[in-house]
Parts: sequence; C-alpha cells; structure tokens
Amino acid sequence: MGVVNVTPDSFSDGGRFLDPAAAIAYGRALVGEGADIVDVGGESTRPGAAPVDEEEERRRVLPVVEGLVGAGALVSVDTVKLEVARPALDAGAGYVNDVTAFRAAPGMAALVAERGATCCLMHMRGEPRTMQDDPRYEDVVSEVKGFLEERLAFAVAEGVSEEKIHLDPGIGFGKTAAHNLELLRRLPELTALGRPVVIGTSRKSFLGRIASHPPRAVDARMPGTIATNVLALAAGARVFRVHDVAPVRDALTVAAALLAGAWEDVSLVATGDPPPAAIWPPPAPLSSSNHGARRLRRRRGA
Ligand code: HH2
Repeated sequence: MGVVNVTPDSFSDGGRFLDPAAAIAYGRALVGEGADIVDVGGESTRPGAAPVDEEEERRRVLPVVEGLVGAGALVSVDTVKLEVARPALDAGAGYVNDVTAFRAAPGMAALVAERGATCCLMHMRGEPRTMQDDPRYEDVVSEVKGFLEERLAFAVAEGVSEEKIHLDPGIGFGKTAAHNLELLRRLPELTALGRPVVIGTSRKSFLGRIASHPPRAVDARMPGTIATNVLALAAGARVFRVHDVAPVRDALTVAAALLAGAWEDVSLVATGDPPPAAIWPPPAPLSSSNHGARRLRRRRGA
C-alpha cells in the first residue's frame, strides 16, 4: 500500500502533493513501483495535527482519487469522515482506511457494507492532537487485540463482509517506541484474529530514535522501515503501508522468497517456460477485485 498525502502538514511528505496533478502523477509512479493499493489522505494524523474541515478534505482528496482510478491499483481513501468516504467511493475508490476503526463516524461501517468496499480498522489511543502524551497500557498487545476484536465484530454486525476487513495495530498512534516494538514482536497474536494485518511503520519517528542518537531525520529512516516490514511479513502481516514502495517491495519479495524457500525467476516468465514448481504463494486476495492475485498472474504471464 503506497501513501499519497494531499496535505500541507503530513510528517514525512507534507506539502509535496497539494497540487492534484502532482499527487496523481506521484500515485501513478507508486503503482509503477508495485503498489497494489494507493492510499490517498487529505488530513494528517501525525501527533499534534490540527483537524481539517470536511469540505477542505473533499477538495484535496476527490480529484486525486478520480485521477488514480484505473491506474492499475485499488484506490484507498484514508479518512474518518463519512462525507469524504462516500464521494470517494462514488468516484471509484474501493478501500476505506479509517484510523478510528469506525468510531468517529459509526455510519461508515454501513456505507462500507453497502458498497462492498474493503476496509482497514486501526487501533488508536486517544486522538492525534494528544495521543502521544504519555500513553500507558497494562499489556499493549492484549489491549490492542481486544480492541480490534471488538471493532471487527462491530463491522460484521453492521453488515461488512468479514473477508473485506483488514486490521492494523496502529503503530505510533498513542504508543511509545517500546509499545511499537512489543506490538511488532508479538504480531502473531494479532494475525491469530484471522484477518490480514496491515502494518504502518514507514518513516515513523520511533525508527529514527532507535537507530541513532540524535535521532535519524525523516528521510533517513528507510533501513528501519525495511527492517520492520520484513520482520512483520515473517510474523504474518500481509499489507505494508509505505511511502517508499520500490525498495520495500523488493525487500518483501526477497524476504518472501527466502521464507518460502523458493523464488519466481522472472526470466522464466519472460520466456514462457513454466514457472518453478515451488513458488511463493501469493498472500490472500487484498480486495474485492482480487487485484493482488491478478497482478501476480499477470507477472507470471497467465
Ligand atoms: N499511519 C499514518 C496514517 N494513516 N493508516 C493506517 N491504516 N496505518 C498507519 O500506520 C497509518 C495510517 C501516518 O502516516 P502518514 O500518512 O505518512 O502521515 P500523516 O498522518 O502525517 O499524513
């Protein structure tokens, strides 16, 4: 999942893609780098971020969603607002990434159900403005797991098909570096919920603080991003929300080949020879349109 932030204040790319044409071109480039999902957001959720009003968020997001539909990836809208998600789905988005897991707008679940969209339900403690003010948990993993279980049940009760629900522990959302590490280390407890787990560590500040003192700047956190995503794959995560699609996709593909004990030789695909018997099985389909599996079949020449 590649990230396109159409905001002036996102922590890593704020202000770069406020112009819709630049955001669309960037989103298309991420698809070219191998993103199966492009996540378009118009409101920053970084710690301390100010809320954006609905009309402004629509103005930022909708032209970009429209411009990315048909680009070869599933378009996701990263919003907590019903009246941003609805027109984005009207415009052809097929995924709703709601960092409040349908708590900000309870009607969001019914909308997602009605449209047959895929969704991501994420854990967040508190709200972006204050979430990093001394977050505390008895046991962060069981609390996040209990929350995701409850939100999954809520979404299903509202009519969302269970197959369309992804779960996300919300790395950095009301969590210290130690909490983030604990969640990543004990990820199998979350994948045990039976739904694809989404991981969003990309460029986040805890990576910079762990790697170095003084901390690494935002554009120097790629090694930490790759390390955490590769280990999350090994622990069972299936969707990786990142800003730098090409290097992370390469790292994940090599790691997946290593984990499966096999790799897909693209030269064999190009010559039309049958692929090797043991091929890394693709992860479960990511969307109603089965986009990930389709892309893999295309790469194999099927
Ligand atoms: N992280 C961010 C935003 N949305 N959604 C999910 N599901 N998981 C995440 O970890 C996640 C998310 C924060 O990153 P970014 O979009 O780059 O920054 P900002 O919120 O400042 O726009």
